[in-house]
Amino acid sequence: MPALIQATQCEQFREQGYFVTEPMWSSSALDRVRAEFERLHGEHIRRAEASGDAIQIDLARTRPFIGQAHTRSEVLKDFARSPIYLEACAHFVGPDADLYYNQVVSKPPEHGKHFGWHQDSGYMVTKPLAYITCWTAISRTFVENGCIWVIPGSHKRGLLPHARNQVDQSWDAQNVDESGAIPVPMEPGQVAIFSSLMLHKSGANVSRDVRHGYVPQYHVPGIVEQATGKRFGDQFPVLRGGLPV
Ligand SMILES: O=C(O)CCC(=O)C(=O)O
Repeated sequence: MPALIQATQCEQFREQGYFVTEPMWSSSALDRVRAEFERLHGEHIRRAEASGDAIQIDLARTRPFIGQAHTRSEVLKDFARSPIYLEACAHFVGPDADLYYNQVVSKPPEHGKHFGWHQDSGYMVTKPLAYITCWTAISRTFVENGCIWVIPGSHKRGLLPHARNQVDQSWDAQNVDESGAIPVPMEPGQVAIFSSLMLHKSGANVSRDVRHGYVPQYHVPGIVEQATGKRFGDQFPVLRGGLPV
């Protein structure tokens, strides 16, 4: 099979911390994933309403991020093992890789909330530290519907301190120098592959279009939380000895 990731993209990953692939799936495969997102979003809203927690209900309506999607959907469990993700693992994680975490990240039209600057490694400091995030456009994403933004090269700044943003319920990097920040608009099926040390954010959705993303992250097997030494993450094997599991 021809390589999906080129040498120039590996170089961009090393130097700038990210690159964006060509569209990787057929429109029928993406339709299937979108239909699954709608089903999961309905469940997510019902769970939030049943909890009676006002913050969870607001987030379910304005920034529905649904974690550990592979445990809720056979479609996404399969999707998380797509060839582009496994090839990214082989390049940037190693011959053995696990799904670390995966989320459905949607922003409803007109009132999808923004999400502040952060490094994914800032949420939970793991040992080893760095892993990869594969931010996948399931719908078209653009500035007005809340596409992601990155600061190229920021993965070389090391891990920045992060603090809870009580207004947005996010975990934001502190004292971010935003110079050089760029939006990363994508067509459906494109993937932004970046280091967990890369500073990124996403804007509000002020458009009439929903923004759908799927975000699997991959790490080496057996990773632990740095502070406690306890195993952490989904630890769901996807690659062993360079071969799909
Ligand atoms: O998709 C988004 O809006 C941002 C998601 C994100 O960066 C994250 O969950 O770490």
